[in-house]
Amino acid sequence: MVRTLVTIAGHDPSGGAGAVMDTAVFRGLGFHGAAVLTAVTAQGPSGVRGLVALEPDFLWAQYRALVRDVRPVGIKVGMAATGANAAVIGRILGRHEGIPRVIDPVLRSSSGAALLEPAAISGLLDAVRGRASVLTPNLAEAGRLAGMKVDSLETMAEAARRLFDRTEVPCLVTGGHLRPEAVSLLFDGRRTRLFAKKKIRKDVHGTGCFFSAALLAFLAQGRSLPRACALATDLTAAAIRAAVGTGRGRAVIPGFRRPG
Ligand code: PXL
Repeated sequence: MVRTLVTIAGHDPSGGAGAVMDTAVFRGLGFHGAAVLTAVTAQGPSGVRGLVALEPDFLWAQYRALVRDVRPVGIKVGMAATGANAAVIGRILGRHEGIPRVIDPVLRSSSGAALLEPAAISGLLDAVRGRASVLTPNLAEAGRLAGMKVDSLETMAEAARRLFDRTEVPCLVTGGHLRPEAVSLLFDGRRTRLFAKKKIRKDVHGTGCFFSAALLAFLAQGRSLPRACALATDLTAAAIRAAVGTGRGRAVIPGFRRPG
């Protein structure tokens, strides 16, 4: 039997981010990929043009229908879209203690569209409190969630500490956009660790989705959180290097071979 990882995420029809990307990563890393949708966006690689959130009852119905038959070995949360969906997500996470659960707190698309209702930010933090393995905000998301400007290693450390205090969940602030070096920072409630990689100057869609999906797969393989963060950081760097255009707009991450 193949083991299943589930993403709870939005649909990006361009395939560069969201549920399509997450399930491709799960499959590439040796799992089956399942997806419970929170919302459907209208977008191509150059940006988001529309969004319809699914009803929270239907989010729950998708989840219930899946877990009647399948026992997931890991869950990733991406775009929640609404506060009502965030509350359902909290309920789902609470039913899966003991498996890795990665929360990518998606707030905006890189083209600037709101992917979570602004009023729902605090509800999302409440929903994941004590119910996840790691949060993976980027610099902008860490700043919004922690209520501060995040643009340096010091401010990343402070934001990660604040988010840990608020959620009791380890926090990895991804630093792909940090200058001059791309460094991510993990605070697990005790220790702070850094994950550095060479800065790659390339505008690629879906790197946050790719990273958090890979992180979940490595955790579900039984790796420690720091080891999984290191592996996911390296794999994401390789994926960004390999990114290609599909038409107009930003590059996307193509299929990849399972490392090792
Ligand atoms: O990369 C963030 C993201 C996540 N999920 C969906 C998206 C995007 C960005 O556009 O569309 C569905």
